[in-house]
Amino acid sequence: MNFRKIISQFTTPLVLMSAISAFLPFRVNAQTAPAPVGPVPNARQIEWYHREMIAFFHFGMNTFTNDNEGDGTASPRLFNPTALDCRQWTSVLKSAGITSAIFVAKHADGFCNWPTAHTNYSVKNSPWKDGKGDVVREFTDACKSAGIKAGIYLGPHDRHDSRYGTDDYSDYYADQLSELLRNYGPIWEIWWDGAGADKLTTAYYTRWADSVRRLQPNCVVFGTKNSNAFADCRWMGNESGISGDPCWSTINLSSIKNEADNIAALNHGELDGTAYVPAEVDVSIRPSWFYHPEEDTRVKTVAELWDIYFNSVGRNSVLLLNYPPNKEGLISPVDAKRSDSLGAMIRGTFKTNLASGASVKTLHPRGGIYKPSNMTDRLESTYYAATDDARTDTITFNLGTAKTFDVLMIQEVIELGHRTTGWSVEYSKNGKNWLPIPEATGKQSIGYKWLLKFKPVTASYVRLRITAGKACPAIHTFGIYKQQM
Ligand code: OTN
Repeated sequence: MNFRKIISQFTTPLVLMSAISAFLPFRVNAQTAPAPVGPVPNARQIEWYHREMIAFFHFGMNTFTNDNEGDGTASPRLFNPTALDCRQWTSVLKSAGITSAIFVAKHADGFCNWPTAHTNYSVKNSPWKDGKGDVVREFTDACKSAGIKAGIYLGPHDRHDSRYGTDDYSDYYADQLSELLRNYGPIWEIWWDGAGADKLTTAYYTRWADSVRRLQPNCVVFGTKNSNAFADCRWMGNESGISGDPCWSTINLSSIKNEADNIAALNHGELDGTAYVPAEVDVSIRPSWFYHPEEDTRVKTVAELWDIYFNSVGRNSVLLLNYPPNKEGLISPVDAKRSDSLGAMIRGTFKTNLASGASVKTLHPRGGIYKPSNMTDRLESTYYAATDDARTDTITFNLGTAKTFDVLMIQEVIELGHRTTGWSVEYSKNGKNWLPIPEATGKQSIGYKWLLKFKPVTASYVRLRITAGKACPAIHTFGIYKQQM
């Protein structure tokens, strides 16, 4: 699934190839790379996009009080997982193909899952492991052994600490943040939930963001409301797993700041937005964020998870899928099984690109290294580009024989900004009479990845018609697949 791997944090092969081609004027047919258009991603955002799916773990006092939003008064004595095993969590992720995870170190009830030096409201006053336990340590250690990138949710809102909303709270939060960033790294993401966070000013976030940048330079910031200026990724506007169509990575920061009045902008992005802040889609595999035994029969079905995958990863967003560990401290068997099945469907479906090996013709080929066949070569470092003056194009794939498919994948070159703003896909048995795929008609955004599923069609030819753009098309991948259930 993750074949667009980057070779380093700071230079992607795409940038490297473009730079090399720009400095080879003597090469026959060498063409310069298309110029970027509009806001473009930073190195952290490019790495983050390639994660595609991230796991979320909500676990803490609420797990033991059967709550979601504890008021911060529950006794630490109630926290006592009987069989906590973070390696079980990471093995569930491995099987689903998830390479990154975010753990709730402190939710809004203020209870800390690590023995912080800065409050007594933590695991150190629980009976678990006689107060010697540290869930953040177990989580980050398990991630390290499994090769999973660890992230931290440190709830900005705090109902336990009476200093919440004051400058003293800012000191407290800053101390805890640096404790986590210094002692448990590498930390790949910090999650600044906007829920209940309205008392927190931009000045507080400025100080905290400075710690993040200093202590964990590669750490992605999920930013909301007053942390908008530091956001590498944004809230997508709902907790149901459904990004907008279109979903642009660009947005105006004012829309993130005033989220209540701009839910549609969060959901769809803003094509002419001045900042590049793509959407991260947080949704729970169960109705609630924390574990409740009564929800054991309400775990999302594989079909629901498959839809969520298409509506998030398949809509130019990253999926943040929550698995709430139970009172034992384990992911429940039904959640693990559904997650395994999702992973198997993703691997099975996207294993074979039925357009691979097709002969490809386009109306406005740029020439040089930007060959049409690059769209199906599965290589990270290559892409197709049209001539600078082109805003539209028709890209025709001759499949050689009739193929049956019901899934489509298109990827743009995100390093070059959102370029294509209108597209459709059609199919044909003979290359002359074309039929639309209704679900793939009149589409707008592409970005990192756009996926569609539809009733199976059988065709020997398929074509991507780019009907509008801000700059010449630069397409990384075109794929057609048959769903493997
Ligand atoms: O009641 N809420 O706080 C709430 C209900 C439904 C959906 C979201 C929210 S809060 C919302 O959560 C987001 C993450 O899911 C972001 O952190 C937003 O900034 C926050 O306002």
